[in-house]
Parts: sequence; structure tokens; C-alpha cells
Amino acid sequence: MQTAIPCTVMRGGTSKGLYFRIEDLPADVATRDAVLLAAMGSPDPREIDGMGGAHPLTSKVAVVGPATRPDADVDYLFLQVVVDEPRVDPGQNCGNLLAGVGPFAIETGLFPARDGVTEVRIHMVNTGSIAVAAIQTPGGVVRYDGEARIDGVPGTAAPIPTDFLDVAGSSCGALLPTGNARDVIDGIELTAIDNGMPVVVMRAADFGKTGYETPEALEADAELKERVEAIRLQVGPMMNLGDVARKTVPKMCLVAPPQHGGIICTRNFIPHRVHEAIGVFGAVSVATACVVPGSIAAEVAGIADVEAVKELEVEHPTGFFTVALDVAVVDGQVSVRRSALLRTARKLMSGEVYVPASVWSGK
Ligand code: NQM
Repeated sequence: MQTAIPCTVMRGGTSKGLYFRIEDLPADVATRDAVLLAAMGSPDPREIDGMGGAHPLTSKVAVVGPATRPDADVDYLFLQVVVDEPRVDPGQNCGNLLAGVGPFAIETGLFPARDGVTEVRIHMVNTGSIAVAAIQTPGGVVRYDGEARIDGVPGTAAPIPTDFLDVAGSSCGALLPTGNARDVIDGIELTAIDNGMPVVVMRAADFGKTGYETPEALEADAELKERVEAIRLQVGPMMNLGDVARKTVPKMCLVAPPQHGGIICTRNFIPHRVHEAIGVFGAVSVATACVVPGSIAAEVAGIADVEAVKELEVEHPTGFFTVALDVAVVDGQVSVRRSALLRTARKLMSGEVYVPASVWSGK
């Protein structure tokens, strides 16, 4: 016997995942997690017995429901289904799956579309912050095709410009959670920052790397991975994240001078695989670090007048990620007024996902 659960598969930005309405999943968290593991086919390095794509970027879930805050239209809870461990992690947000939340909410009747463009205010439950996504809805119908291009995704699609109002310190309590623009761990200078995602920025050169290596080359370097993980385990508690041994944050970012006209070049451990591009909030946090006086990223980026900055191009292994920033600097302290970016999304499949009835017998 199997249980059929309504589900939509969407590409959100440079990730792919399963989107559920909250009322279609078990309310009990342990049962919900067992259902999601079964739906994805985890734990298994190939996720062969489920929908997962055998990589953290394609083993993701969005749970969408009515807003639980008066200033939002819908709630979005992101869940990382760990590929090779029986674990579902609510401990980080995902700005890529976020791109599919507006279209999904409209298509499943959670939020009404207007004729033209529909703005959806999304309460991101993981971080308790708000995103405003503008969805193309000519004639009140979600439009997926368009001319917007994002690096890491072939072709073009309808643009989904997204604004973040209050993401600074949303996971760690402060933009600079250690209280410093620069710390030293294991002899490596680093900047710990949270503008929507806890990220640790370090010079690639300090690890004997150029910062231009492929993700495969970095993943194959066991000694590098060990050094990066040792720093992560020490900096996690300093970032108010507690013991991070079994958490997917903080992300570890190696930076180098830009090669292609951007502001900074990045390679991101997320935290055990190396990203083919860069996470959305990962990019927002690194871009923000570029305007924090005294940070490692600011040293590499070398921006003369940070208050004049409007857009920053963050280089990653498959192109650029453009982040719009509006910051103010008072007495050497940066405050972020607004961050924004462009994503696209596409509905790939909608129907029912099946899990064994022994896992959940359904509603
Ligand atoms: O940083 C990867 C991704 C992400 C998360 C990761 C993300 C973000 O590319 O907002 O989007 O860092 O785990 O989807």
C-alpha cells in the first residue's frame, strides 16, 4: 500500500525541489520528516528510490501555507532533505526554492493573481523574515516563459524580481554575529556574516588555492575539506549557531579577486559539497561583506565608496550573481536598508508523490 500526496516539482532559481501545501503533509514533525525522506529516497547517495536528485541542490522541499503573520500573504518553510543521512534540516533558508513559492501559491489557490504582475509577500519561516516576489501573471495566469537569464540555468524564463526587507542577522541575531569584521581561527583570517545566510568568508590563497578551481577539484581535495570543516565547527558557536556539526550552516566561502569583471570571485562549501554556482542568500551575504569596512571580502573587492554601490556582481563557477544593495555606513558600521535580486522558476510536474503507507497512512 502507498499513500499519494499532492505535490509539485519546480525548478526554483538554480535548485530543484518538491513543493507541498502544508495541509497535505502530516502535522506531526517526525512523521512529516519521515514522509519527506521517503518521497526523496533518502538516505541514499543516489536517492534512487525517490524524487531526489542525489545532490543537496536537488534534494529540497518547500512547504507553503496560509500566512501566520499579518504582514505576509503566505508562509514558506524550507526543508533540506539530507541526501546520505536520514535527516531533514529546517536550520537554513533557501532563496532559490523561494523563487517558486509565489507561482506555487498562485497556482494552488493560496493567493489570488492579478492581471499583469502579482506581488506576493512571503514569510520565510526559517529566518522569520519577509521577501516580496513579483510574479508575471498576465490575465491572472502564472507565466513561466520570458527573457530573464540567470547563470547556472540554460535558456531564459519570466523574471521574478525579489526584495528582502529584513534579512540582516536573521539566523545569527546580527549582521556581524561575532561582533567583529574579522576573526582568526586556525591561523586563517575570516569574516563571519549573516545577511540572510550565515556565511564565513576566507581568502582562497590562505589555503594555497587560487579560488578559480572547479567545484570538482575542490571537492576532491580531502585535506582542504578537513581544514575548512575544522574552522566551520569552531566558528559556528561564535556565530550563535551552537554546535554546527550536524547543521548545513554556516556556509564556507573561499574568495579571490574577480576574473571576469565582477566584484569578487567565490567558491562555496554548502558546507560539504561545493556549489556549482552560489546560493541566493549566500550571494547576498557575500556581497554585503564586500561593503563591510575591515572585512576579508571588502579587502578583496576594494570598493572606494560603498554608499554609492547599487549592484554587485558576485562571480561563481558558472557565471555571475547580481545583488542589488542599499546600505548606509554610520561610524564605520554598515546597515543594510534593502537587498534585492532576480530569479526565475518553472513548474516541471504537478501530481502526486507516493510514499509507503507504512511511513504514513495519509489524512
Ligand atoms: O543561499 C544552497 C541554493 C542554496 C541555498 C546552499 C540558497 C541560499 O543554491 O539562499 O539558495 O547554500 O545550501 O539553493
